[in-house]
Amino acid sequence: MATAFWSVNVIQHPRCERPSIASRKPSSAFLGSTLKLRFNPPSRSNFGFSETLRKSSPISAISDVFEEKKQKSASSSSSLLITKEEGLEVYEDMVLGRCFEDMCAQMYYRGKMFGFVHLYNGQEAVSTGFIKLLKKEDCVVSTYRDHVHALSKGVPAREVMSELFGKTTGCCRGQGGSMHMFSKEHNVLGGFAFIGEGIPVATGAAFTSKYRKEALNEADCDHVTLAFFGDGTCNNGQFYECLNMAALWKLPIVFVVENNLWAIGMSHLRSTSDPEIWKKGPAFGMPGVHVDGMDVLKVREVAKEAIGRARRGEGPTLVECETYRFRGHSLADPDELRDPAEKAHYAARDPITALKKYMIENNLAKEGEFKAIDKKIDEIVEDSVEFADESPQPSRSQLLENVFADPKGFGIGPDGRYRCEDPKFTEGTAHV
Ligand SMILES: Cc1ncc(C[n+]2csc(CCOP(=O)(O)OP(=O)(O)O)c2C)c(N)n1
Ligand SMILES: [Mg+2]
Repeated sequence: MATAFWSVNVIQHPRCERPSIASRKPSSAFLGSTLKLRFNPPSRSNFGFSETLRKSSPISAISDVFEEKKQKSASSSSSLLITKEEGLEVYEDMVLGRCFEDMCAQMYYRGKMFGFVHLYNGQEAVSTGFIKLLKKEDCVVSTYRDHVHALSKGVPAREVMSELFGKTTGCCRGQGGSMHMFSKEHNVLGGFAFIGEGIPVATGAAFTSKYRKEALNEADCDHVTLAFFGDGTCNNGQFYECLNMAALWKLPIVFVVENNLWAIGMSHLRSTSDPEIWKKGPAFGMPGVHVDGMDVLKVREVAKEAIGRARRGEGPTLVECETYRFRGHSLADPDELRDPAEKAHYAARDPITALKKYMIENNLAKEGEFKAIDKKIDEIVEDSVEFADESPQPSRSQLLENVFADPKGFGIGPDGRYRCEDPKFTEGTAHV
C-alpha cells in the first residue's frame, strides 16, 4: 500500500535536480543547490496579475530593487558584497553563536542545564545575516532554538548563559530557560516551546508598529519585526493565518523560514506537499524569496531588501533560507536518522568558514584578525559560564511570580486559605 502511494505521487520539482519525494532519501541536491541567490516573483502567466497590477505589486518590487543593485555592482569597479568592518562584525557574531552553543553542549552534559536544549550550530548565517541589520527598537521573535537570535540582537552572553543555568541573573531571571529567551530591553519577544506560537506574536508586534505610526501619528515609528521559524512549522495553521493578516494590513514584518530540511526526525520532503516554502508568499500577495542560508552574504543581501521594504511601509516578505543544523534536534537527540553523507555535505558548507575564505580571498582581512576575534569570543563565552555559575539561584517564591497576574489565582485550598499562602505550596513541584 505504501509503495503504491509513493509510486503515484512522484514529484520532480523543476527548480533543481532534487530527487523525487518517492525515493525518500534526504536530498543533497536540494540542499546547497541554490548557490545563486534567487528571487522568485511569480510570472504574469502563473500569478494571474494584470500588467498594471504586477507593476504596482510588492512582489515585483523586491526583485526589481535587487536586480538594479546587481547591475550597478557589476558595472562598478568594486563588486565586493561587504566592507571590511561589516565583514568582521558579521564574522564575530557568527563565531559568538557557534562558540556559545558549543559551550552549552558542554554545560548541558555536565548537568548545569535542565530541560530540552536546542542548538543552532550551522544556521548562524541566518541569524547574523538578518539581525545584525536591525535597529535596537526592531523586534525579533524566535522559537525554542533561540539562544543565538538573542545573542545577535544584543542580549549579553552572560544573561543568556545564566538563563540557561536557571539563575536570577538570566534574561528572564532563570524562569524561562533555554526555550524562552526574552528581553524587553533588546526587543527579543521570545523564545516559544510550541512551534508556530511566535508567529502571531510577531504579527502583533508588527501591527503595533503600524498602529503607532498610522493611528497614533508617531511619524518616526518605522520599527520592523522579524519572525524566525522552521520548515516544519510552516505546516502549522498559524503560519497561514499570519501571512494573510500581514499581507492584508501591509505589516512591517519579515517571515524568516530557517529551512534546515528536518523537523526533529521528519524530512521536509516527506512531510510537505510543496517543499518550496517561498512560494507561499506570492500566494498571499507578498514576495517570496529563496536564499542560500549557508551564505551570510547572500542572506544579508536579501535581508536588506526585505527589512527595507518593511521599514518603508511596503509590507511583509517571506524569506526561505535553505540551511542545515550541524547537531541533533536537541541535545537529547542522538541524531541517528540523518544520512551521514548529507551531514558531511553541509559541514563542508560551514557559513563561518565560507565568510572567512571570502574575506581572505578578497583581501578584506588577514588570518590574524580572525584569530583575534576567535580569542575575544572564547573569553566572552568563558566569562558567561563563570558568571552564570557564580550567580544566585532564584528563591522558591519566585516560582509563583509571573504565572498569574494575581498569585491568588492559584485558588483556595481545602483549608479555605489561598493555596499560595500555604508554606508548603511549592513543595515537591520543583527544586530551584
Ligand atoms: C504545537 C507543537 N506541536 C508539536 C511540537 C513538537 N515539536 C517540537 S520541535 C518540532 C519540529 C519543528 O521543526 P522545524 O519547524 O523545522 O524547526 P527546527 O527544529 O528544524 O528548527 C515539533 C513538531 C511542538 N513543540 N509544538
Ligand atoms: Mg526544521
